[in-house]
Amino acid sequence: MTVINYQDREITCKIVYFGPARSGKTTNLQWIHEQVPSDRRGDIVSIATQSDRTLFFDFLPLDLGVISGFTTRLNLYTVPGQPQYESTRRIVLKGADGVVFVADSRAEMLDENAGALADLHVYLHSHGVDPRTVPLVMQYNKQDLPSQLRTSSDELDKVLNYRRVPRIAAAALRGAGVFHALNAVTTAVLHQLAERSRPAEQVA
Ligand SMILES: Nc1nc2c(ncn2[C@@H]2O[C@H](COP(=O)(O)OP(=O)(O)O)[C@@H](O)[C@H]2O)c(=O)[nH]1
Ligand SMILES: [Mg+2]
Repeated sequence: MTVINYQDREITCKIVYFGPARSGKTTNLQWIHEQVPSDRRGDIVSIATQSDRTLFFDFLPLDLGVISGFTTRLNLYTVPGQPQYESTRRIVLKGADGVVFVADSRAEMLDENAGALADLHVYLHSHGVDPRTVPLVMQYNKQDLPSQLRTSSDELDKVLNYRRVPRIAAAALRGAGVFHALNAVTTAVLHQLAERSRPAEQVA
């Protein structure tokens, strides 16, 4: 949920990196963390379970500076893709303003990608969010792999991108497509926010 503080003129948006286990979600946040100057970001906070070191989710706050007179912040989250963390995935998605779906382009992961996308729809729905209109971009990660080992962006589009949202071929390990995906989802989120904001609401 976007938090708008009119008194202090601050906007905070939540963006969630969603996708199957090991598709490269954490790698996206690590790249962003490395590239963004330290005065524009916090540290990556990674939440581990008590009993083992498996990560629950990662969190990275970013400061975009002033946009239309508002100090604008993005809170980036990743979900754990492993099947046993279904409840965590669901909780992390709550209040998401936008989603980067990180698909794993490895050929054998096609079913997992489709399954994760179906889960995304179910979870969004359970939070009262329409999966057909939520700001979304598709990032087809690991496109650096040899062509015989991966599914092409066009093929992934056919299986995953029925909404025809922006799609980004990526190799997050070396940063390719990382900021493109972040920019695309941020643009979609701010666009939706501008459309929903009414002067009457702003008075309160
Ligand atoms: N070849 C390749 N490997 C990647 C890419 N992005 C991530 N990986 C690797 O995929 C594995 C899982 O990445 P991680 O970010 O932990 O996945 P997560 O479970 O989605 O957070 C790691 O070994 C990464 O180094 C990529 O673009 N290309
Ligand atoms: Mg991860």
